[in-house]
Amino acid sequence: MKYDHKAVEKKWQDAWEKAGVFHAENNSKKPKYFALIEFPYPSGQGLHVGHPRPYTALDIIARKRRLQGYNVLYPIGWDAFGLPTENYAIKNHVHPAEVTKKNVARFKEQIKSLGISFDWSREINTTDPSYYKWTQWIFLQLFKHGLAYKKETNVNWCTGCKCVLANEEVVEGVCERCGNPVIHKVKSQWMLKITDYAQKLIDGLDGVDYPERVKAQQKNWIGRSEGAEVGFQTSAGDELTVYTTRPDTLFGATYMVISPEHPYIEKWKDRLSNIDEIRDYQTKAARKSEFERAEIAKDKTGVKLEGVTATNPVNGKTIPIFISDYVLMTYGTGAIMAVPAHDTRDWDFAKKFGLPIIEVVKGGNVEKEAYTDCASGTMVNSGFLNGLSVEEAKEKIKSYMEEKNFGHRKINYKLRDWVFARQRYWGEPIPIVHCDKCGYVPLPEDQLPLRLPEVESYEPTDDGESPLSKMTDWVNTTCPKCGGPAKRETDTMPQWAGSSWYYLRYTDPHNDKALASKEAMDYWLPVDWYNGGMEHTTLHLLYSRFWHKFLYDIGVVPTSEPYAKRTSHGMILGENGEKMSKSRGNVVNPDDVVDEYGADTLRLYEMFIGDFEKAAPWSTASMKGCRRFVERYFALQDIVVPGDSIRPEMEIPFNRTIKKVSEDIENLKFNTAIAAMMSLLNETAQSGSITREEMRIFTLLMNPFSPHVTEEVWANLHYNGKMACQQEWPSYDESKCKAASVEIAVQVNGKVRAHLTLDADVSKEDALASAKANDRVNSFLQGKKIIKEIYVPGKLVNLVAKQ
Ligand code: ANZ
Ligand code: ZN
Repeated sequence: MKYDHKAVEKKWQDAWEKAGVFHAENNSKKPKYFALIEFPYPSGQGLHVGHPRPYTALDIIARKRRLQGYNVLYPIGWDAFGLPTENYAIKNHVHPAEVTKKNVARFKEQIKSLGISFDWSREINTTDPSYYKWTQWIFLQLFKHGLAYKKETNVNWCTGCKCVLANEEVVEGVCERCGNPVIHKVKSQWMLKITDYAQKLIDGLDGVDYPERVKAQQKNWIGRSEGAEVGFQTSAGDELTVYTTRPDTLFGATYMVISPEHPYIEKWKDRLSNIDEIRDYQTKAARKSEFERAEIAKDKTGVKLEGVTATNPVNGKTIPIFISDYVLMTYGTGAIMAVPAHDTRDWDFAKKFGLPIIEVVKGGNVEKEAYTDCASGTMVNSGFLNGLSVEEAKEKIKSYMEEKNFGHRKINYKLRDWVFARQRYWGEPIPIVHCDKCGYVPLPEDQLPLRLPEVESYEPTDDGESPLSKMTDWVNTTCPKCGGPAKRETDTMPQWAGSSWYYLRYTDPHNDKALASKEAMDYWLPVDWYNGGMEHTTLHLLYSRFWHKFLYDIGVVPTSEPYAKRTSHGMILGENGEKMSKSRGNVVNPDDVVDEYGADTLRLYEMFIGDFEKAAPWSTASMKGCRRFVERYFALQDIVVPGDSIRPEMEIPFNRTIKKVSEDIENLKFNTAIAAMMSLLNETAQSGSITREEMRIFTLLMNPFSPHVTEEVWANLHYNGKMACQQEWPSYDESKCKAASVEIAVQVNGKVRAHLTLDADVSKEDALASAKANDRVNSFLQGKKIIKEIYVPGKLVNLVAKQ
């Protein structure tokens, strides 16, 4: 029987759809399971072979859970606002909504051809007004709670995209998306106060099952540090406050540095005899990116303030104040006390400007380099701190400054507030109007959604305003509060808005009274398993946790965290081991693979390709091997014999495989699960027949991986009236999972000294360990050193030992 994947796959996709077998029920007595993948951005390129990897992985989980008796929600939708679509629309003079519609249709057809068990009745689209109504609603709640505010800020301005970028989108000084340089610009922008949630975002990580590397990256990004704010008196009369994590080094502070943007410069301008030189330096600093400025290795520059000095509060010494671009206005207080003996950047600066370096922690050679270690070393040259360890000194000085009222303990976070605006068209309009009398006024909720108006052109303007700003009819409105003339906000929300809460909408996607009903969210939340890219760790994953925590605090959602478990997949690379790209000519098109080999093969292969969490190169040969496996499985039908049990000689292989596949799926070890099924197939085929019961089990094990061919076999063999996807996941008998045992000879220097009975599949390490633990073997090893260990699987251990 030749296997015709085209007919079979189409047949079962239609059958599933007709029977609605993948529809999740909002009212069900079954336990629930919510599996989630990151919904795609429907780009013009169509589906990439990278997409099916996570989709198939969670499809295997979803399908297995259904077989295990769960009511499963496995949804999909479209994260469709954003720049690529808008840029395409500009270039080709079509409306971005049209582009989106076309791209979604194509993506949908491609994804449907893979046989993923998505509940298509819950499909959502972030650009749909009935969806973004609720994105806007959440924004209004943030505004009402003081977490959305407008601020003049120095923003990252991408010279290519002509729009503002979040810090997360700037990589090494260039735009993550287009690679053009990013400069600083002052703009009045909507911001979200994610910083209010810094501690909650750290604490929440304790209660969720995320990979350690994801937790570490989020914590790093939030960047909590414990230190102190210390006030230094200045000759100008103003107290200059610094933030330091090393208050223990206060006696070693020999000068101060303020950021070029520090407000005291304006305040002190009349006292500063070298104000022109200072202004010059400010202008130069403004041209540099934050990344350039913070670089450790870069040559230190700066200007001394002539006319104002400071006093070190612990020893009364007069010390100079500099401006330098290595101090950033956006962190701490924008001013530091410089301790050249123990901070590398201060050390470089002091050497260049000939400033004194006073050692206050003994342990290094501060003439040669800064001694930055704080785990060891003893305080010196520090008055009442002398002789203490760094940790002890930190505590003591903090208490001292609080007592003497010149400083206090302080916790800082690196996390910055989230710039929540883009000067572009294709995004959610921000539902705020500005009235000269009333300020920023939220639109009444009954006026949502605030729809995107039709515009003539989507080109961003060169002055950095959104194309919406040219729509005077739309912009000019009346103030909801006083009825006077007012103007609408013309910036739109950033790409990350719609994806910050989309999983909530899946629980109740057609609700027009709320973002989702309380009952639906009570039942479905949290998401049980969320798989997505590592690149979203400090963007989408953090943003959505923030929104969720806010919604929890205002009583909208029932859980404090959105996702109980998070995993990440590796990338699929080209056959040459490089990233797939048009320019490298190594792109594999999933449509071609589905067409020629079938979706079941593509699915199996993408799960077999390697460790799910690591990148893996495509291999056509290995993909063809998966196709042969599908064919060989299909051919097993020809050797099915009656029998409603597993044959005695097949009990161990079957029970072991059920156990292995069951466990491997849970641990993302899809590749070894498939390998186990392949070897079970070999063993069965070698025996020349397979009983109906054995075939039933094999089919169910393989069903989540290759759902079409297994449905076909299930139907051909008339097991019962239902489909394979409606059965029960096979169970195993632990007592029948034991491997057969083998006798292994143990040699010392080539002579057999013992025989051991071990599991047939014993590992090399275990076999060697058992051999060395044997008393008789041990007696021949007395006083000798093992120089070589050989293991011939299932047969022999040879230990070569020398005096
Ligand atoms: C004195 C000192 C002595 C420092 C020493 C370090 C070592 P984290 O851990 O990242 O929070 N700093 C503070 N504000 C800054 C700013 N706006 N721009 C540049 N540097 C700034 O780092 C805190 C340390 O970074 C602070 O502690 C301060 O230097 C510097 F042996 O103060 B420290
Ligand atoms: Zn008003």
